[in-house]
Parts: sequence; structure tokens; C-alpha cells
Amino acid sequence: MKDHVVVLTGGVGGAKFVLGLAQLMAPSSLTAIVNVGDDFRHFGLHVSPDIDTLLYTLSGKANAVQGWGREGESWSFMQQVRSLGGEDWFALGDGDLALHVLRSERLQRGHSLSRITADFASGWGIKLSVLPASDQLVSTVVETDEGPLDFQHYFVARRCEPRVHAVRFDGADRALPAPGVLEAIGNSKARAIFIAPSNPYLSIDPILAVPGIREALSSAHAPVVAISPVVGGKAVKGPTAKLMMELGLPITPATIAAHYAPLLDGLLKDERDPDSPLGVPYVSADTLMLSLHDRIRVASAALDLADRLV
Ligand code: FO1
Repeated sequence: MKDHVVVLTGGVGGAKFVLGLAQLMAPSSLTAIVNVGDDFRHFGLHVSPDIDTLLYTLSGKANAVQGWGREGESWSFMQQVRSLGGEDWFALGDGDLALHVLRSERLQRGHSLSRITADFASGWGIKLSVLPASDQLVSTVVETDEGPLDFQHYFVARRCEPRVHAVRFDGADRALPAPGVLEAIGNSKARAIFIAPSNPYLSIDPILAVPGIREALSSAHAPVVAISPVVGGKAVKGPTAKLMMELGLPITPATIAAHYAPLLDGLLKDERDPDSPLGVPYVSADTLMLSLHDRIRVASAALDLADRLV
């Protein structure tokens, strides 16, 4: 039985979808390839937000309301940073700091991000594979009407307000897929390769920008299925819809299908959105993920679609 599933994921929406899949599958048959374009150096520490969001989500530590960071976090570090006049626009919780300190210390010793991430995952009892898209730096930069902004300054400091006309990924041309990434995508026994309902422009494109990954997806044996992040003409969270407007794109599943077009074998769209010709086989479902049950429903619908495409 082909049972291995690969998910390209970033951000909160992607983590929810992976959690849904993780309830339906043996963890040993699930590989998450995670965006590193949000990664960010702050106070000399290497912060990997999309990796950390997924680790928190899969280990039951995530702050579900906030979307990022930990449940029950304390903030004495940030209070003291403020008391000393340090930058406080990017909030680093006391528990969250442990990841950044240990990750930074090991990176400085020459350990790879993928090895560090694998150790963190197993340390928290996470059995599925959590792979950074690359062990090299790929930095998402949004070109705005106020000039170029790195992702965290755009997303957090400026709360996504500046108008975006382009997104680029500095370092992508020199980056390599992390160990295991191409093997997972090219796995002939794979059942499905999912593009999670993440922000296509800010969370998935930085993964596709890593040389070799797009090509691997094009020649993959397994069906490639995207889950549309659009729900009822809006994006559930984050700047996806605003970005689509600023890029002059309609906020519809057709835009998502066109964005990934040559790679896609199927699309799971929300039932609230139009069935306009998508140019790819699709299924409609309720893809709004508020509860764990919702996450399982969406993951199950995605698996069914992939199985039917084989
Ligand atoms: N998002 C915010 O909106 N405000 C923050 O202060 C903030 C701090 C932060 C610290 C660590 C971390 O891993 C993520 C953090 N995020 C914060 C979320 C971050 O901007 C992510 O890039 C988004 O979740 C999008 O993926």
C-alpha cells in the first residue's frame, strides 16, 4: 500500500493541516517540508517561526488563539529587554527562547538546521519527519511601496500594512534542498504530496524557490494536491487575501490553481467558493479549520482526492 505522504507547509494554516493528517496516519509515513523564508536573526539568535509553529502544534504546545508561540508563555525576558531599552516589536517568550538559544548555539557549532530540527522534534516526541526546505538561508523579502522589507519587519513590525508589488527570496539560488527533501518528494511509494493551505506567496513559494524542489514535484510519482487557503472569498488568517488584491489577483481558488498550475494534479477548494473552471481536477469541501475535528475532515478530504487521482 502506498502510504507515505509529504506536505509542503508554512505558517499557521499549514500547521493545522499537518496536525489533521497526523491524526489519520502513522507518523512514520508523514514528512513535512517546512518553509524557512520567515527565518530571522534577532538579538543574534536564529528564529525559525514556521518550524517552531509546527513543532509547537504537533507537540500540543501551540498557542492556538495567537497562532504562533506557546500556550501559557511567560514574558520576563521581554520585560527586562524593555527595561533596558531593547527592541520589543518582536516578542520572544521565555519558553520560546529555549529553541532559539539552543538552535543558534548548535548552528554556530556547525550543526545543520535539519539535524537540529530533527533533534527538537524527537525531543518532544514528534515521530513524523519535520524537514526544513533548506539548510541554507532563504530570506523572504517583500518589495513594498516603502521599499524592500524582510518578512518579519513586514509581517510583525508593519503588520502587513505596506502595499506589496513583488516577493523575492534572497539566497534561494544558492540554497540546496535539505537532506531527505528530494527523496521524500521522489519517493515512488508516496501516496500523495500536499501543498498545505498556507500563504502561496509568502509560505509556499520560498519552498518552491529552492532549486530542485519544483523539478522534483513536476516528476513526482505521487499526485500533487493543493489545499486552497481561500475560504469564502477571504483567507482565514494572515495577509494572503490582501496580498492577492495588491498583486491584482482575484481571491478565488482559480487564482490558487493557476499559481501552482504546472505542478498540480488536483485541488481541494472550499465549498463556499465558486466552481469556476480551475484547469485541474478538484473537490469542494468545508475547508475551514477551527477545531481538531475540522483539521481531520480537511486532511481526510485531501487524502480521498489524492487517492482518486492515482
Ligand atoms: N508574530 C507576531 O505577530 N508578533 C510577534 O511578536 C511574533 C513573535 C514571534 C516570535 C517567534 C516566532 O517563532 C514567531 C513569532 N511571530 C510573531 C510569528 C511570526 O511572525 C511568523 O513568521 C508568522 O507566524 C507567519 O508564519
